[in-house]
Amino acid sequence: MTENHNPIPELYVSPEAAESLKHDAGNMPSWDLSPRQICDLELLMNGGFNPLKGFLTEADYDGVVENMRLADGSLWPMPITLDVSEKFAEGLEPGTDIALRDQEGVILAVMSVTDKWVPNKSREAEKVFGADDLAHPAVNYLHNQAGPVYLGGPVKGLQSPTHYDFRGRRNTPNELRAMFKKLGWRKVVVFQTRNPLHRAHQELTFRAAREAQANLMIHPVVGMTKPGDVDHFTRVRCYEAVLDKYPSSTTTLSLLNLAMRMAGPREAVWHGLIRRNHGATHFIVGRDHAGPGKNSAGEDFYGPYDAQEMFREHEDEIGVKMVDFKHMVYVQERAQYEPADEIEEGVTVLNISGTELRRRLREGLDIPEWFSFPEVVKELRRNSPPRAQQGFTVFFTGLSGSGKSTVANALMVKLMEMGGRPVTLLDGDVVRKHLSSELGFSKEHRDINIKRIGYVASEITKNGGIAICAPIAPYTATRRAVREMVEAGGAFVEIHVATPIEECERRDRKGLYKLAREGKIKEFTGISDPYEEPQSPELRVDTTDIDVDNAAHQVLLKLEQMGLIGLK
Ligand code: PPS
Repeated sequence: MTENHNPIPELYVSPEAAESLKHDAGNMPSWDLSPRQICDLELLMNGGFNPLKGFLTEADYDGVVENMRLADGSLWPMPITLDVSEKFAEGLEPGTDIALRDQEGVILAVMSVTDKWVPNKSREAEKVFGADDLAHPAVNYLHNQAGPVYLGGPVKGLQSPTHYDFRGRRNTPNELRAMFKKLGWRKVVVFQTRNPLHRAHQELTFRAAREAQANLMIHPVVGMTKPGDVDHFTRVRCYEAVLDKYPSSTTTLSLLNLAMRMAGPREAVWHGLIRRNHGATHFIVGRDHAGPGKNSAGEDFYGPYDAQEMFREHEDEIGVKMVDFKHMVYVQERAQYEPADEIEEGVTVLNISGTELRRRLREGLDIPEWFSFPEVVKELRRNSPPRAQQGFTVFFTGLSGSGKSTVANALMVKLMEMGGRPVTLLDGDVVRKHLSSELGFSKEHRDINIKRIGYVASEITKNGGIAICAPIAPYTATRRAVREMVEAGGAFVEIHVATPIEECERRDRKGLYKLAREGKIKEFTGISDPYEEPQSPELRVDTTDIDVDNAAHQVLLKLEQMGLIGLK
């Protein structure tokens, strides 16, 4: 591969043109970009997504979904689409210019809408992600977060989204190309990551660079990664610590504001194209690259080497040479990392899996120096104190009258008796009085209500408190959205209060079932409105035959088993 030093096209207009466009944009229909769209727009504008000139048109989208190609035939595996609400799309004619704003309302770009269409999301899921399965984070996003209408058209960039963190480590493709040229780095191996680096990664990246006789760039994703990943602030502090372990002047670190899709093979090809734009000549593709985890049947979405295969097939067109990941393991007798396939029988090979690492962090156990650098472990421990000191959310869900509130109250009191962490109860009725008094019981309103509860619970959890929620929360997708919000900052414990409807109706503590049967209350859960049962809650309790104390105690035992509290 030859060097990639020449500048690539950006979509920014000149400062004068930007000034006048900004003026005009005040009168244009205006779209507030989602966090993912902001990431996409940044890479569109700075050339990271070259050759794209804007959000995909319908013809480009069809080509990308069907065979990974834009309408002009060039390779592009990932739909970069501007999904919007029906309300915004209504009455928006092709030919209209729209202003694209960040979440504070700053105008970042103007897009000339050429296409507007309603995508077939199931087809997109099947073709791009390999299955229309909500266990895939991007498929879940597609169905439950992305708007129903897509807009396409060229983008004129006015300004880049602002970042206040790690500014010195954020570089555009052209900044990197210019830097490599200046440093005389003709060959650059790029390592993509969304995880902290440990010794094995340091070894393999350094080996990869040495074998390719190239320099190395650690290029972690700091935009959006898989829900539940270590936050990027912690990771960047870890990367900075590892940077000191490479011979000086061989290696650099730059942050990429990409929103990952976890699309395995297609994602690997996409990453390659993005890295070529950033001046890479070589790209490391590992086992299960950008893998999303297990599908709803408990199997991997992609084969472990599918990504390498697809990358290899398109290597020439991508314009970046693949360095396939050597699986490095620690050989105790020789006290060093070596590629697994070069090790003779009879030696002692040590390994700590990701799950085991998380357990040790959670429980405050030893993490040996052969596995990771002490500086990295220190950062990780700072970010993730033992579970018994972290915040968490207990989320009760169940029919009206199932016993949620009563058990939740008992649990609250027991936890307060134990002390140590502040406890907040977000009971269904109480929330509706204080936070959601204007809402009714349509699906839309119930979803807003639950997301509000989820937001408050996630803030409490992040800050080390205990949130106990007890709404009906009848929809699976909404409960999952809350889980994702909360898990960014601590554990989420879903308790299905599975008391059958017959028993709830027999109790009819508030007299509501009677009114619902008489049709005097509409959209009543379980009678005239749906309740989607949780498939795999952390715990299920049925209060038909057990008393409140017993039910609350079962929850406490579950919390103890998960390491969240210590029972004496
Ligand atoms: S939801 O679906 O999660 O937003 O519901 P939630 O906020 O938990 O509110 C449930 C309480 O509101 C009363 N109520 C109804 N419930 C269900 N359906 C209808 N149509 C309805 N109308 C009023 C009821 O008292 C619920 O309280 P709980 O504690 O569940 O009995």
